[in-house]
Amino acid sequence: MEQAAVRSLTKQLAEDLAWLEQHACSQPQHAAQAGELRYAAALVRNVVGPFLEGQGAAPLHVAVVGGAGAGKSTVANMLCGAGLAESNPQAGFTRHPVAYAPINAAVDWPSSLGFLGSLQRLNKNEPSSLDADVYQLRRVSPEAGQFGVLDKFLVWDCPDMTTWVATGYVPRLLEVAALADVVVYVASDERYNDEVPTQFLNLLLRSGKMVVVCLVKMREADAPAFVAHFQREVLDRMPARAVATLTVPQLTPLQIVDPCRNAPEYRVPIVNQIFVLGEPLSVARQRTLRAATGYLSSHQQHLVSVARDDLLALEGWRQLVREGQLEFDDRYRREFLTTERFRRFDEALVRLLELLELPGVGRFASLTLGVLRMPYTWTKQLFSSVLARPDQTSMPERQVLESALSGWIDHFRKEAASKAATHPLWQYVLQGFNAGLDTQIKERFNESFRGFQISLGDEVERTARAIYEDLEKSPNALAAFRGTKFTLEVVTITGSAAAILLAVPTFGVGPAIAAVAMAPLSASVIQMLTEFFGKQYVEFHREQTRARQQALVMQYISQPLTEWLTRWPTTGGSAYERLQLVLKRFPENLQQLEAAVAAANK
Ligand SMILES: Nc1nc2c(ncn2[C@@H]2O[C@H](COP(=O)(O)OP(=O)(O)OP(=O)(O)O)[C@@H](O)[C@H]2O)c(=O)[nH]1
Ligand SMILES: [Mg+2]
Repeated sequence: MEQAAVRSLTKQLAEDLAWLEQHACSQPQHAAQAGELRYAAALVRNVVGPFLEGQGAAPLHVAVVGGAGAGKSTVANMLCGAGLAESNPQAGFTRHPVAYAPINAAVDWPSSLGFLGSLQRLNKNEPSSLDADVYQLRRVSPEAGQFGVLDKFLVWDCPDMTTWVATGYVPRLLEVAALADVVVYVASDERYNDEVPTQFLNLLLRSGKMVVVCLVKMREADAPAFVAHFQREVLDRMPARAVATLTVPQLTPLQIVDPCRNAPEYRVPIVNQIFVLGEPLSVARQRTLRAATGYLSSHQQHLVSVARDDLLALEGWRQLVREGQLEFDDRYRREFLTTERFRRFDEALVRLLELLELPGVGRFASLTLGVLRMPYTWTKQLFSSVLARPDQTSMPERQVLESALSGWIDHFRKEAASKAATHPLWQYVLQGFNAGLDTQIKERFNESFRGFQISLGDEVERTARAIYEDLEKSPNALAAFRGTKFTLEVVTITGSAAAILLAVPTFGVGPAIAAVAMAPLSASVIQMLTEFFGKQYVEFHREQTRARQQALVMQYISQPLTEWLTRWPTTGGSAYERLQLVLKRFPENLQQLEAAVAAANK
């Protein structure tokens, strides 16, 4: 991978992790997670980035960490071989990381982007109690005694770990802990299992750091028991093993001042252990690198889990939008479509029936039949005027849609208000409404309604017209229908006439009258059947038009609105937009990072 690509990849990963960290900070329950995200970003910036940019393995880094006042600075002094780091009775004295290196050694400092994050290097010695986002490099002169591990390692005396709240000096410690090839975890007899330092130890081990535990300040005789106790109470509950557990019993002031001369029995085992972990140099660094990438990949779900609640809330929002759409569509169907008669279809039926009457000469026959059907026609008119229910007047379409939309919006408001305490997303939605989200929704509705109207246009008119126009346009079918109807009617008329002629001479007037009555009856039955099938046909098209119109409302109005509303929280530069972007590209970028590391190792 090219250097520019490497830089932009590590930069983006670190930025996304930093964004997630900020996001976690805004939720008090995610404080520890915020610290872990900072640590993960620091692994990218301080370990993986420098490696991909060709930084050599030297120097290795050993970080001395632990709870406040545990004895970190004292142990750092032991590693350096002299009383260099200010140890102080005041707990929380060390406030920024201080690195120690031999006086004349050239320190090959990584120049990669984002190395040590926001920590600025001090260009002159300052007390380690200086509380600022800085680090300093102190030189150890030969007069200070033996160099200890300094030949290979930079020794980092770090601030304490007493809280995960990612303000103040904790991020400074996390920066150096991530950088470290070896971590010395100091725990004192007095406070060996405080919650936050123990959680921090867990993170270090989980992320594959080489951790040497250094138990301090116990009575010499109690050392084995303390080690066993610490093992049982703390280390056995960890996700991975520490490299070793060493002890430094309570030191005398003389031993503290000059551990090289006065406490070699405690100092040498620690120094040796660290030396071993630095052998050979390149293997030690590769181990750090592998641990970092391994941790990032295996913990990616865990790292983004600060966004789990947000994703759930976003899904809740989407669900609410979908429910709203269903109700909107349903109201349109209930309040408009089912009551809407589509009068044009009644006219179309009349036209259809007219069309089935014969034109030209056939008119005569049709008129005759019309006369014969009169009793039926009158009876039907009478019944329909008696039985007819007053027309249900349906609300105008737009009015129905607008009130359904208002219902939809009201539902949003109500739900958002009731859920406001459960997740900030709902507050964001409420704020959106205060800032005119409902107006935006209505504007979108108005636009889509116009589109709906244009597309609907004369669709109803056309479908209704098509009912008889289709028949008009296919003369063969029309002729066949007319022919059938006409034939049946002619058969009826002639049949009746024949019946009259035959009945009078044979049976007298009575049956003849019956035969006369038969003619209008049969003509009426044929007419009834024609009307019945015509109606069925028209009704079928009316139903289809309803379904089509419902589909158009969905296509032009409710569906686009649903899509827009679904996306709304994750657009316009909102935090949720960034969240989605981060969640999408984080796994992809991690994969690329692993591939780049694998390629660089070939
Ligand atoms: N007597 C005695 N005092 C010790 C020993 N180890 C540390 N101390 C004292 O305990 C106090 C705290 O030690 P530090 O080494 O400054 O502890 P620290 O972990 O660096 O503390 P902070 O940087 O303030 O978090 C100092 O006054 C040390 O002199 C020890 O073994 N024996
Ligand atoms: Mg200190």
